[in-house]
Amino acid sequence: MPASAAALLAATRGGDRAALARLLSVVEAGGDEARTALADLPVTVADDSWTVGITGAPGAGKSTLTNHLVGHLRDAGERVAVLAIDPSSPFTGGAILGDRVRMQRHDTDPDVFVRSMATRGHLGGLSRATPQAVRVLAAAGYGWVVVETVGVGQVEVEVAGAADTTVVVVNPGWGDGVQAAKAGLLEIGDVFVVNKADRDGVDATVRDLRSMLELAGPRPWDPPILETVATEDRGVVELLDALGAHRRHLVDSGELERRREQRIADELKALVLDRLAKRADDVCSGERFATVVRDVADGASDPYTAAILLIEGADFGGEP
Ligand SMILES: Nc1nc2c(ncn2[C@@H]2O[C@H](COP(=O)(O)OP(=O)(O)OP(=O)(O)O)[C@@H](O)[C@H]2O)c(=O)[nH]1
Ligand SMILES: [Mg+2]
Repeated sequence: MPASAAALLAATRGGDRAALARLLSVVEAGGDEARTALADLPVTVADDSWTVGITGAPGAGKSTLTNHLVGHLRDAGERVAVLAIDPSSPFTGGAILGDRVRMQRHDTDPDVFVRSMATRGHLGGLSRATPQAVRVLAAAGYGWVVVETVGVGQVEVEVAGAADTTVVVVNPGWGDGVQAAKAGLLEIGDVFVVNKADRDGVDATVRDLRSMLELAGPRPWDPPILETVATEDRGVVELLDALGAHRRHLVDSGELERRREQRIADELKALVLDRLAKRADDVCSGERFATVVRDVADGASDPYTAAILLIEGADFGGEP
């Protein structure tokens, strides 16, 4: 019999890593158990934990960067959680064994918590579960939560963009900046990193990025473009500085509160949509629905009128 959600949450706050892992599984699975678990977890825009989204094309060096970033944050005495979102992520022990080994530097560190979140074929679930998982990690006392996603699809980009600071990683080479733009990454980037700066074409890529960012016109925050060689830990301290500068900007301008409120609004909307969709499934099944379908098929009613009839006859309020 699994421990209750409330007990897990309490144990998690007490520093029990196994409880934290189980609570995250509950959150990942969603449903009523997740709802109960998170009911005790207040959402506040003033939460002083910082979420960094790291996104970019497959193989851009996100995990390598994350690994070194974690190292520098630990040197500064910070507790760090990493959420790797991608079934092929090295954190799952899958694709790239080398990276798994590199992360082992932090494996025995009680102040580093690494967790992969599987998409399990439903990305919609992921965009619901990720902010909740981040909230759980913040409640567990991790001052920094790094979320690594592969920036390929709309949902992954959304997940990455739901961070306090979003880092977009590209590589040198013709067109990499353009690819990032096409994937919708320019809009969400607060900090840009040209990683693998030990390769040719860095200047051109920086130039590309800069000119594309300038098209957006002047903004309150001008996203910096940094160069890193993640494998050699080059430029990672500068990345950490840029994260700090962006954080100060958001706090000082009041933008942080606005952003976090927007995130809560998005999350709420997604939850409402989920529940309404479930109700719609109920309405569009059973005897009554079959009768209405027959009416439309016989020409006794039209689809629009029938739809309204079904909705008006349904109870969309209250508990399921
Ligand atoms: N030359 C060079 N190679 C790098 C650099 N950073 C990372 N790599 C290598 O690039 C490969 C991919 O790095 P990862 O950190 O796994 O990239 P990723 O973006 O996390 O990859 P996915 O999670 O699979 O999307 C690895 O073989 C790294 O060693 C760099 O700055 N220079
Ligand atoms: Mg990775």
